[in-house]
Amino acid sequence: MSDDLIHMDAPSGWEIEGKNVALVREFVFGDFSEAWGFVSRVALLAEVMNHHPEYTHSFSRVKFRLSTHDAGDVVTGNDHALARAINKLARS
Ligand code: H2B
Repeated sequence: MSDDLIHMDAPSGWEIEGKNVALVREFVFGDFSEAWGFVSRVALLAEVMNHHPEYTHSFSRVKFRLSTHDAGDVVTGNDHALARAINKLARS
């Protein structure tokens, strides 16, 4: 994991907010509990990676926002790594 500021294309499905301030992506699930289950799995992943997403959850929709607070709220390698790991979880 790296908290170096990086300027590279966002992982697939993610968008870059502002000037490299955050990576954002919304996932839509079948219902509330499916969405909640996914958020729980991302939470476990975030603990293992020691990098934690912000998120909003509205019924079947979950929006993640990834930014590195320790680097002054900018996108770093840690955010790209977490975004790719969340994508992998979503495919599994
Ligand atoms: N998550 C995010 N998104 N940004 C951080 O800067 C960060 C984190 N820092 N998780 C980690 C934890 C830091 O607080 C601990 C002490 O390593």
